Amino acid sequence: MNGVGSTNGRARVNGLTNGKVNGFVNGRGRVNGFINGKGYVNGASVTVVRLPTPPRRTYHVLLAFGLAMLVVASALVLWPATSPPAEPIAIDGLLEDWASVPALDVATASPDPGTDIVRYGALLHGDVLYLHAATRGPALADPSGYDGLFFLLDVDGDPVTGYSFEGLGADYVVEALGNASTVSARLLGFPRDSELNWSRGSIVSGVRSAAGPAGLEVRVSADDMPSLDPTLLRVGVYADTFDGASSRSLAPFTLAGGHILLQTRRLTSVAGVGSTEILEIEIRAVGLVSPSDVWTVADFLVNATPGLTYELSAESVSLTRDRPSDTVRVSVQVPGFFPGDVVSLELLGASASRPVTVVGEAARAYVDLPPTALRVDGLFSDWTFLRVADTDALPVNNSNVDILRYGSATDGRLTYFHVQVGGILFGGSVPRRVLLSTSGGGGGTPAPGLPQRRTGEDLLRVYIDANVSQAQGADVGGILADYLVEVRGQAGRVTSRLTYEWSGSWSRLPGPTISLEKDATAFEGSIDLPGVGNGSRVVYEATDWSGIRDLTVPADVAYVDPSSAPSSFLVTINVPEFEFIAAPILGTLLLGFALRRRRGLRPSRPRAPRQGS
Ligand SMILES: [Ca+2]
Ligand SMILES: [Ca+2]
Ligand SMILES: [Ca+2]
Ligand SMILES: [Ca+2]
Repeated sequence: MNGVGSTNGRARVNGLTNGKVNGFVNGRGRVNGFINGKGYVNGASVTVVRLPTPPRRTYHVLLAFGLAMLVVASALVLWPATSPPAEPIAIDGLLEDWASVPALDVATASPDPGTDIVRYGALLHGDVLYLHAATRGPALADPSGYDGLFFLLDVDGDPVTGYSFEGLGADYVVEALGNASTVSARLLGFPRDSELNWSRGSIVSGVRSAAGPAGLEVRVSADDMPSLDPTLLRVGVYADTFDGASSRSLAPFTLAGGHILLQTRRLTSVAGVGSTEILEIEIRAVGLVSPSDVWTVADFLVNATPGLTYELSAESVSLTRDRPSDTVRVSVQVPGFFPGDVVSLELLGASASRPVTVVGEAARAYVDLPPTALRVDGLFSDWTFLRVADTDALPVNNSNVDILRYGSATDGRLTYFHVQVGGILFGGSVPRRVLLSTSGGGGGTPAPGLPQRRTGEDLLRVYIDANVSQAQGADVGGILADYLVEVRGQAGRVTSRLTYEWSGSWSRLPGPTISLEKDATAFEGSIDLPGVGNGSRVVYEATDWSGIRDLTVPADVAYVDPSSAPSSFLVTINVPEFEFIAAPILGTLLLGFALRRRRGLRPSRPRAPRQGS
């Protein structure tokens, strides 16, 4: 692995170059930053002895060489006691040295191999924090532009402080940018109240980094992050091609020496008579190394529709190195509910001796059978005959804003809308974009001293032309829109919903309430807008912060019989909008540990069906 002192290009970098190296190193890894000089002594002795030199000078050369060897030998005798311990990770773009470090492997997929995160982890050694992200292909190796990889460091474990992304409050971010010939990285610091505003970040220091055929690794000095608490540190990763493709971690990495992942999967969309299995929980231990270790996962905490009776197939599971995963199924019974009602059940966490993260969706199902009318309930079978497939004249590079299906309808009272995208609905991005200088600044450079607010939310806009015979309205996508419903979100969570009315320009319409329900890829909503009815038309627009967008062709608003959609059907379901990562991560972690602590004090619970609360 080390190649130190040999004649390949990497040894040259390791041994002789005690300086900044940018660019390709032996075609395997790209390195920047200071490289220590471990290999220096090895090569020198061999080369000098072989030099064909005139006899008179040989003596002097040998004398000089002997003296040099003496110096080197004394140095070798004297230095080991005082030199710092060897670094556990070489920042060389090769990730083999990470093999023994626990790593997480839950990230969203990117169509671009170099930004498709497959594994990530961190190691604290003394006052140095090492970070790595393994990718499916060569990292930061864009042949024609730049790619970016971001380590989001929530150093106080508080999601409220720092830059807000994917449930983390990143107080620091390591930003690595690169392409086929260069890589550079730096540490950015974010004030406590940054929220979604990326522009609040400021440069703290340069960071040593190296990208290679299978990922990126960086080395950050803990001294640069005074608020770092290793017991609270949570690390997220985000990779972006800067032209639409991206990937993000779904569980924060911690230094706890292991992780418990709870990955949930919906099993059905209809809960019938008797007992119905509704949710599957795959429980995985990451980082179990000792064959004698047993990690017990218990006290599964569930948030269910009030009145719903549920039961788990096991109250606890024990994971070992030889059996690092297990599956628990949750079944429900629905006495007391009416056909067509919706019940939901969400896993919030569990107690364990390692940090617990829930990844996946909540279960949601109709009782007995789907309703015949449109309902804003987060289930979309009611749209089966009311939605159309989208066609794109040009491909939409960011799947999170690539509309796949859409529809709209009215029952004469409410206007209903529905959109499904190809990726994560309201996934959002780190709002950073670097393009080659010839093609301009991409995300724009803020004026000096005046950082503009830059957030990475995704937007979904519904333009509604209430009366197609009237020649007024905003000219959008082939209609003259009278209304605009705008929904924003990030990390799968809706952050704002607003309605506008057109009268020469868009002005806020404070009145109508927007009902909204969503899952990971789709949402539906309803709103009371005067004048919308049979003959109205709708255009949908999805955009990310950088302007990548999908605009649909106009669709007629379908008229549905109001008698099949009584207003009492519009139930509010007590499920948070944030479903892609089913629970706020910090809450889950704290809950896990809190439950763990209390377990000894409680009598064990009988294994019986429980009521949701
Ligand atoms: Ca390495
Ligand atoms: Ca924080
Ligand atoms: Ca529905
Ligand atoms: Ca599309």
